[in-house]
Amino acid sequence: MPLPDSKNDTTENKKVAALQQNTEDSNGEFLTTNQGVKINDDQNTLKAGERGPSLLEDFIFREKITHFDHERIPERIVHARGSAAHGVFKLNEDLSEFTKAGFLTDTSRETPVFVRFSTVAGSRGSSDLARDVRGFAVKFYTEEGNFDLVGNNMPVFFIQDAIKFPDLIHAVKPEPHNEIPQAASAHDTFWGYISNTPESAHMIMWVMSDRALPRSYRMMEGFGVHTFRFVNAEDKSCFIKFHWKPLLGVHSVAWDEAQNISGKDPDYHRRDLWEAIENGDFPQWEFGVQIVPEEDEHKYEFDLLDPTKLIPEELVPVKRIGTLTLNRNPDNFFAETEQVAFHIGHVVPGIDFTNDPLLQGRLFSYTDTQLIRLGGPNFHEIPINRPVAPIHNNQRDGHMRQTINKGKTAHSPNGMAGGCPFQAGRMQGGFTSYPERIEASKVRGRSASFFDHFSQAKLFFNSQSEPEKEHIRQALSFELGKVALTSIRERMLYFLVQIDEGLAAAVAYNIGMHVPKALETPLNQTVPADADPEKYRSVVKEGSLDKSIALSMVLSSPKSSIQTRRIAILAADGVNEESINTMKNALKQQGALCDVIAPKLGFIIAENDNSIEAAKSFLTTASVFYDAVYVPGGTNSIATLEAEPDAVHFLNEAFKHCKAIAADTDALQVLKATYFSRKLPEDNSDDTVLTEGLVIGSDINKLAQQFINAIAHHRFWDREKPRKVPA
Ligand code: HDE
Repeated sequence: MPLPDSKNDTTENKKVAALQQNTEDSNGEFLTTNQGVKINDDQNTLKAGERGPSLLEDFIFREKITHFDHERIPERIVHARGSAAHGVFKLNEDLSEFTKAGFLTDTSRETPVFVRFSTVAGSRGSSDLARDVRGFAVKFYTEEGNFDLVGNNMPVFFIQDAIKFPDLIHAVKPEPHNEIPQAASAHDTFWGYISNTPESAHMIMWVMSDRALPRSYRMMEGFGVHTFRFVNAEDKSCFIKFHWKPLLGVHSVAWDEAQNISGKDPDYHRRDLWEAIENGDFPQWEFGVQIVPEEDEHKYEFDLLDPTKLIPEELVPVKRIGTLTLNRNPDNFFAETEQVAFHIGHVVPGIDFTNDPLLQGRLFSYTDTQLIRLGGPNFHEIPINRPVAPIHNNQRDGHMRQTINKGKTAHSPNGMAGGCPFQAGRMQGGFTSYPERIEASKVRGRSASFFDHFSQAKLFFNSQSEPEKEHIRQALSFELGKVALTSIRERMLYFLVQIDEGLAAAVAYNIGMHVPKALETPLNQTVPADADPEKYRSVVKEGSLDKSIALSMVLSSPKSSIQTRRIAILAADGVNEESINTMKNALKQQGALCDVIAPKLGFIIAENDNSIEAAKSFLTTASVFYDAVYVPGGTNSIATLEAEPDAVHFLNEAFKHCKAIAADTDALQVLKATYFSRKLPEDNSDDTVLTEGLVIGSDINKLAQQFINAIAHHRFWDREKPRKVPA
């Protein structure tokens, strides 16, 4: 990355320079103390005699151990487990009709960004593959100051009011008496809370869907969730929902696979993001906005201020306006990924808030939490948090202050400094809040327009493909099956009846219960003391849409690319090298990544006596790390694999997880050793057979093309029925 020079002083370079001011490189240097004193012996403490007691005088030991003792900072109370990357945002379409934000109006700009993905419930060391919402937080270092879009991979949230957030999080976190379970919602306190919180119905559908099990951070959508405002240069405002659309499509893994990955590689998503960027496969998203004119505020069946609702894309299409590219891994996890401090209140002129009560509460929480997490008020000076826009104000001192402010004045107004720094007028880029008119009585309450909790939950469920619906049924059966208290299960079934009777019946059957009658709609929230409960009943409205295709990953995600998909090639001594090479080349041309996997590491000897390197062995990897499997021919290789239980298990598991599988016709006997042999043709005919993503053939070029098409399809979920899979 070039350093700024007079000709090349871009915003990205300024950001890199800001970060590099604090970087350290030990290459060729002596070891020193933090005071810069060279150290002569860093392996032995100072003692009174070689076998004597250690001396308090040892300032080198004390400095080292004291620093170590203080190495940990409090982890984030939510979103503790995260991974991040640097990148750049490029605007393609000038939005000045709607906003005056510089990075959304000047198409010549490239705005540096830092993006942190996270899980929510687990602690810092937990698995990436927990069933959970994913954080999708983007810091734009714009020339007018930092803008943080602190969003999730789901467009709605569990609750409507920020005052409920601590209860929700206490309920989902490990239970307080024994700190079990880690990073999992399948326990009594979570479902006890949810069963009493009907406003969470819509979000529960998302969390029980495959959206909670992303294949990769690079294959997730992102959402700002709340409705925000844009404000243009004429001070005209409109409502906005923010979206990120991944160019690789939106894909998930199977639940069984997720649990398997959690044990075998809890860093799966972290590693995937890191490796993709190291390989130059830079992840990209299109940035989109749904724009609602101010005068349409009350046009919809739902309230735009309600964060448990989305605006269906069929009603307001997503306008795609720019591209985000992640192109650089952090140099140091702690300094950057851990210390980055996002805040929904970091906005720039042209972007403003609405009165969404969840958004309003978040405006308080983020700075407050950084104060304890990062230890004081100067966290904006940590390199990763520094804006590229200059900072001038009268804030001073505090823990770990870095800036050496010059001069005598730290107050405003002042005469001594000629009045500097000056307030910036609106025309000089000063931030002015949108002058929304408010006339109201002070109340603790919620608008009646927030009380329809089930119609969008229904819309979500009805919009899924059949396999996706089945995954939701299974997820709910798993989660509620882990709940010990039957009263909670019962309440949840009653809750599910409001969404879909078939769904409730299937879950009830799986957990050995009866579906309670939906006699009345549930209460909206814990009813305040002295209130009439009838006023707090949910309203079940029927929406104008039966389905929204955009809500289904299977139905809406593009299936044309196999870029960065991981393909396993199973081989042993005697393999046909030509088949491997032709297949590999065809896959690589499409951007896929191939690994040869053999019974042991090192080299295998092909049929033609050439050596082929085995990247992994059956011991060091597993099918869950691959999107598809290929078995090339070669008499000896086939005989070895057929007799190798790990190879057969690899194929069984890949089939169970609905992945594309290809084999040369003469490798058919390996497939015949699997449980899915009944899907194979009787004879070893030469024709390529394509059934449920299973491709077999002797014309390797034709086979490669069929395989590529199958991989692009991602998963063949229909294979799951009938569900009799021994792997
Ligand atoms: Fe957060 N959230 N949140 N949140 N949130 C935090 O801030 C909070 C909510 C989100 O990678 C905390 O620095 C409240 C919705 C992300 O560093 C904390 C409420 C959405 C991240 C906090 C919400 C989010 C956080 C914890 C309800 C999606 C990780 C550590 C009113 C739109 C950012 C921290 C990162 C982190 C509070 C609800 C997204 C405690 C009070 C809704 C992506 O301040």
